[in-house]
Amino acid sequence: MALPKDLALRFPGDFLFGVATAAYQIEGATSEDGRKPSIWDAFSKMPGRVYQRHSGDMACDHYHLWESDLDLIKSLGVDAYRFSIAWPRILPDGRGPVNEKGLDFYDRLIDGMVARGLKVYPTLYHWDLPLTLAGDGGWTARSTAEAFADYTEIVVKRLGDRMDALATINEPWCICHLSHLYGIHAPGEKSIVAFAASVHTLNLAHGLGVQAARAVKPNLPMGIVINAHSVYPASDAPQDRQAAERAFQFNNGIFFEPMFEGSYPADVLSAFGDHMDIRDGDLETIHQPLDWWGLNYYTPLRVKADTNVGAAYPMAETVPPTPGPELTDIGWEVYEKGLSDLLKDLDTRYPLPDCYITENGACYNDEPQDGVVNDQRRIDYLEKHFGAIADAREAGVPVKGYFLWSLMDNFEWAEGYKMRFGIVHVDYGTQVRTLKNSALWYRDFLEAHRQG
Ligand code: PNW
Repeated sequence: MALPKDLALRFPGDFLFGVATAAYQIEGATSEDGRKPSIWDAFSKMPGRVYQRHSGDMACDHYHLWESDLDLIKSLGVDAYRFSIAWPRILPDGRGPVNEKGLDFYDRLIDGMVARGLKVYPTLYHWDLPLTLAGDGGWTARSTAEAFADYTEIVVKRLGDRMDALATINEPWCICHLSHLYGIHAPGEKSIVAFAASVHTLNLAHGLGVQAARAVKPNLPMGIVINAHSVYPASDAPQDRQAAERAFQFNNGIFFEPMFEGSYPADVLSAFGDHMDIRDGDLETIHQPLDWWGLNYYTPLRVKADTNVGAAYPMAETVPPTPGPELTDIGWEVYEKGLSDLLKDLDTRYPLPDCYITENGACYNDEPQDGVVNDQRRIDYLEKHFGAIADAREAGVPVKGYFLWSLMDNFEWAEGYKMRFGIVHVDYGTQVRTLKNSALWYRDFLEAHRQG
């Protein structure tokens, strides 16, 4: 394995390194200072949705521990922190009266970052949709895209002066596919109609959000975070290769093409167009020039020709990863080449701006023993993926930064607190944070990178 020094030297001096989190996963304090419930507050309290009915009520109590958490981030030696802003803190009903106390929290947090010399990389929407908006149709309703634009304007007016870059939405794929088609994330819909509607609403919300932010602050670098899938056919058979291309379009093209080229893939339109409320001018709105885009990458997608293909379910059949040492504790295959292949593939397919890896990391549930968390498997994962990013860069893909998911163990959505992605261990009983060996490795890597 490469020494941190050799690996660090493959990244230029101005390459940005950071850590990432999201509001609902770490903040807790879900009914404090005027915040009202989001769809995840409601979903996590329903039986059978989240592991052992865990919720974000307490999470990492970051709402109260934010100052020491910022010190912790600073101590790692990173340049930047990616976090998300909770819509239900700012607009408890999604629209209407602004809750100043919600804005005050992020005002303090951002000032704390600036004071510590940390660059500020917020995301406006990381899945905590105000519950009131869900009552009006949530992401299946066009009005939610309009509400998102108003929310964006309010946030940028108050906080935009200290942001280094702003992302509109985190992972439209998860919001559309996991929340509206497969039903495993809030609000738990399982419907082609809801799915198709949500795709267009999400794309539109992104475009309207970019316009709203730029109307307030024209030079704020605007982007979006997409968990694009690195798709491979299960075999070389033509029907599997066809299925892989189809899966590429239904999982990636469905967002990339409207955002970066101003159109929907033809297959997507013929499968779902009837359920998408596409109006004149929408594609121009979605197709805003962006300053950057973010890629979240964890694992590849392997597909074979779907034997029950039908217009009703044109997503291709996935091949489950084979158990073995190359699976993380959440069951996701470790395949770093998926990251370099994907970066190169997307770069040739679409006219993309600079890229930041906005999430990458691994779930390993190692616990402290005598104060030490020996998560060597996470260090191996990170080394492999850093190498893959360097490979893509050396092949000419403009990757400018990397945010590790995650700063600390947190509420892992449907998996509750069972699955741990942090480089810092959290004891949820005491809220004690313990740096895992991977955090120490990252610190050493960053030190080597700084010395150049
Ligand atoms: C991302 N999948 O979610 C999110 O942005 C994070 O909030 C999350 O904690 C992290 O990745 C780890 O899961 C995903 O099932 C959740 O393919 C599920 C999937 C992908 C991404």
